[in-house]
Amino acid sequence: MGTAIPACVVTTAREGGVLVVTIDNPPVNALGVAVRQGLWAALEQAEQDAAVQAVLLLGAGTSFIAGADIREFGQPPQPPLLPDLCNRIEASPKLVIAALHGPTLGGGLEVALAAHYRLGLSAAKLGLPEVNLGLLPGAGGTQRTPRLIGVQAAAELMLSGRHMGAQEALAVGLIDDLDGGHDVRAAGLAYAQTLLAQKAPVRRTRDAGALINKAASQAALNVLKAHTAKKTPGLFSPLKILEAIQGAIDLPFDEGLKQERALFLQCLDSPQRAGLIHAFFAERETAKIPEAKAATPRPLAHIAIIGGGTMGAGITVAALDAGLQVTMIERDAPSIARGQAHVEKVYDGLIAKGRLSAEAKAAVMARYTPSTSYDDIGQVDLVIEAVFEDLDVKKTVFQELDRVCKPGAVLATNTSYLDIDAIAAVTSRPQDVVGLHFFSPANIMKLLEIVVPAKVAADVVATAFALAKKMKKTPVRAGVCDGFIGNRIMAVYRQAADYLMEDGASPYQIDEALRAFGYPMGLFQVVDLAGGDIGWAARKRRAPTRDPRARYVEISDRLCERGWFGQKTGRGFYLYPQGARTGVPDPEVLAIVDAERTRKGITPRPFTADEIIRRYMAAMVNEGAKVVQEGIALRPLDVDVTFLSGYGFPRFRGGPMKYADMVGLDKVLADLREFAQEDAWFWQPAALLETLVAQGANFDSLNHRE
Ligand code: 3H9
Repeated sequence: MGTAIPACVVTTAREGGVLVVTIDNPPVNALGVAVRQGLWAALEQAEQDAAVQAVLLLGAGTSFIAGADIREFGQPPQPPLLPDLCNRIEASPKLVIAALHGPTLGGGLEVALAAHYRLGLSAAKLGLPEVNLGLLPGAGGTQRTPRLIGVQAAAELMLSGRHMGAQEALAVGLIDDLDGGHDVRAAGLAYAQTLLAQKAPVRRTRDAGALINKAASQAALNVLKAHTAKKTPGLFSPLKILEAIQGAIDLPFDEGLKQERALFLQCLDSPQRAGLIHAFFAERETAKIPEAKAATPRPLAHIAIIGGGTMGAGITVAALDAGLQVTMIERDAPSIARGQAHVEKVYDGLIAKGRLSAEAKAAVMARYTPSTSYDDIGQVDLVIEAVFEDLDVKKTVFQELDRVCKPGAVLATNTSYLDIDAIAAVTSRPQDVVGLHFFSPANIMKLLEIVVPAKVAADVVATAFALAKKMKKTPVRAGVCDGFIGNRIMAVYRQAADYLMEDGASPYQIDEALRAFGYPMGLFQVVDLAGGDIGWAARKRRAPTRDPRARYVEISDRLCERGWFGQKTGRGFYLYPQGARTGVPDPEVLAIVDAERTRKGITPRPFTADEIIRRYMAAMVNEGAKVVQEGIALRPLDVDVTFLSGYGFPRFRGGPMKYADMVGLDKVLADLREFAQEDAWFWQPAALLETLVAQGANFDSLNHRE
């Protein structure tokens, strides 16, 4: 390799005896091939220049290095490979010092661990988050970290993927010194000069190891292995991380590195890696929408929430946490008192857990104003209506808002399925009306569907996305239809599950298959948690417009007619004895299922877990394709993110559309055609799916088109 440093992603400058090597690869200084080549060349330059006594590595901008360049995974690897670069840094005969500020993650931390000394600035965030991408630290991290901080602390860092602050990193020994300043170059240079003055020796992490006490490390690792198998069932990379760390206990350093590489490549090849990296990029892509490019958001400082029920209170907390001024409106004094009590309960819960002080709660609540009069919200920038889910009730609220709100205020509804065009039409300003569909509990759930009616102005949509960012939500742009993206698709796979149940699978068997697929809970457990009455109301609402060709399963209605709404009533699909939160199967439910089958003349047939998943996923993917085809979702990735952040879809599968791509769209289409032989109405394939299969294309080919 020559000494020319490619592009200007890595620059060098000599300051006395110190060669300052700056990585400048925005946005996060990822270790793409040009950076790796640049660092390699900089080391060569240092070795060849007798005046250089030490090399100082630092990052330009707001981070040291956020890791390997994730976009390169899945492409043919280009030299120098990151593990080789790290080994070369460590082997350098000249002192190598890393000065860390901002994100120092994954391969970035591994570069730092290969340096001989590490200085952290107080805002540095150190971590090995590869597990979140289905990977393991593959550039020596699994071997060097345990040698520096011990097996248990290293394993915890790698399995959690969490970011560690500089103070903690100093305390555990991940860095050698801490600087309270903000100028990483000045701090790094001063530190390098001090080390040179002290004649600090080249000190290689590979030779450290005093912390690896074999017996104690093995005992700690055994506990972690048992815990991990239970906590992250079905996940591939956590077990591989532990296997690699086992190598740090058992093997000489170079052997440990070799084993780490082999395990890293296994992770790289796994479908879980593909799913998780898709999820990483998709979640960043959903905010890139046409309106955000075309328009500037309106000001956003003071908002109003109409309604203090569970949803209104949750949204209020999310808004207060985002630093906004919030006025909550309820119809009378007792209702507003209840609304405020809901809000305070959330903060009191945090105080009880020691996660918030009473003073901090008081500071947050100082931004909250309760009111029973719409006249108090004339000057707010944005209103979110979260009242009872009824079109007439909502129309009345919007007429009031139209009367009192200042021109230019954004008027949002939190409806989960109603026609927002119809709501907008009762105002004199439909251009200001948008849908903000939060998920319960609204202060916790990440998903925010931003529903875009026909007449809304682009800057109103941009304001909704700006609000999502302030609230740290994952926004997904959706068009107007019954249920938008998420609830519309859910209604369809719920039907598929109902058909499976009526045809022979028990609800418990279906739930078990879904948990084995990776869902934290089965569908019927979720129904019990949310309350069976919610779906019942939706089914009754849809009854008049239900197509006579559509098959209708009445089992859930039979339970609801008995008042069995799930956890809150002590029984639903499961029994919840004495207020238990985990349900147990209920023989009476099975008897009701049987009775319904008999009534309809259905002879039950067995289904394997695989057959259950094929039907459930085919229904979900097919409706997802229709939602994309109709422009309700901008891209398949918007459907993926909706289900990952709002419906518990297993993240390692990347979302339903990514899952379909990985299974093969031709297989999904073949399944639909097979099932259509039983019910051509329900299983009719989406035209988009047929087109993509005919073209040999996949859903991903429709992604990333802003
Ligand atoms: C690894 O290192 C493997 C090694 O062990 C072994 C190798 C052999 N690559 O999140 P943001 C982009 S695996 C490429 O919105 P924030 C991101 O897509 C890696 N691109 O900002 C976005 O692009 P765009 C281990 C990356 O301030 C932009 O940067 N490291 C990478 O909220 C801004 O990102 C990780 O897993 C990357 N590594 O958060 C760290 N990282 O503007 C992953 C980010 O076009 N990254 N981008 O949409 C993060 O956790 C966050 O991005 C970070 C900044 C905390 C850094």
